[in-house]
Amino acid sequence: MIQWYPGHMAKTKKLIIENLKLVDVVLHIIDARVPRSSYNPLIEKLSGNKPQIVVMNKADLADDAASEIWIEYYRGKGIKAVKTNARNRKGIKDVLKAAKELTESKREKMARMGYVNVPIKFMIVGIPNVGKSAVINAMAGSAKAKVGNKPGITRGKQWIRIGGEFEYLDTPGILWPKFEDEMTGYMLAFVGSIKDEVLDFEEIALKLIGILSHRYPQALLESYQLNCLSEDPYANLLSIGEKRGCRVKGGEIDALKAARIVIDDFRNGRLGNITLELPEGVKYEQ
Ligand SMILES: Nc1nc2c(ncn2[C@@H]2O[C@H](COP(=O)(O)OP(=O)(O)OP(=O)(O)O)[C@@H](O)[C@H]2O)c(=O)[nH]1
Ligand SMILES: [Mg+2]
Repeated sequence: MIQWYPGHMAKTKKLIIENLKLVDVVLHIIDARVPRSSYNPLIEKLSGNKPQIVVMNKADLADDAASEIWIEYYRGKGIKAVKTNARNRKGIKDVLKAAKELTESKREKMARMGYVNVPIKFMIVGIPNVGKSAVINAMAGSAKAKVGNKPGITRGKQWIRIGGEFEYLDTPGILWPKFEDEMTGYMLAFVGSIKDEVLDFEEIALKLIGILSHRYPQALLESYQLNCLSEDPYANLLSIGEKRGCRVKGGEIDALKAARIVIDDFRNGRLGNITLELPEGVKYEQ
């Protein structure tokens, strides 16, 4: 079972609480491939009554039908959710539009008091590696926030002010101290929100293969040109290793190398558009 207690978590929590009063809208960035597991309930709690937008980022890697189901799910809860691709800025306009709507009455009130053209201030929060800094850069139209393909890139808070209608507060990723269930840990490992150093890649890949062979069997069959899938994830991992020529000295299949390939392929979208979680009660169509 994966458990990770990042040292900076308490610090980030404090940072969020202290800066909440300075911002107008909280952007809760989640990973569209794992909308349940990447939604940190602590953030919702910390954000209190501040207007919130759920930004389903990396939507380019997710299953679009599933993203729409999640947007509907949030709508039902009275929460605005928007899907984005921070890399090509798709969906970013919708976030800005939603933010303007959510802050309209406040801005009208300010205008009546003589405060006009006051920027809308965003606080960008979320678990590690979901693309918080990338979303800021996409919104701001310039690469002001540091981005990287592993968790823990943003260390402290950083205000991004480039003039104009909006200002952004970037924050480090925040995980919760104890995952609700074992699966949450796995899901976050699949998408790279947990430091690779603490992961057992073979275990993670076997879990992912197990899930994919039921929900997206074609993704595995086609990506690795397999004839069929076994009920045993380890047998599938070995088949993948064989196809990819992963061998240790002596000719045996290198399961660890194959495991890294599978995880890497999933993370980079090479297995296709995949969403691993649907709202409770909604079933995957086969
Ligand atoms: N495919 C795809 N990749 C993205 C998207 N947004 C961000 N990325 C990539 O995801 C990785 C993480 O992005 P960051 O912006 O550093 O993520 P972060 O949430 O700020 O991460 P921390 O600061 O470490 O918590 C980078 O490699 C980005 O290029 C997206 O919409 N689609
Ligand atoms: Mg960051």
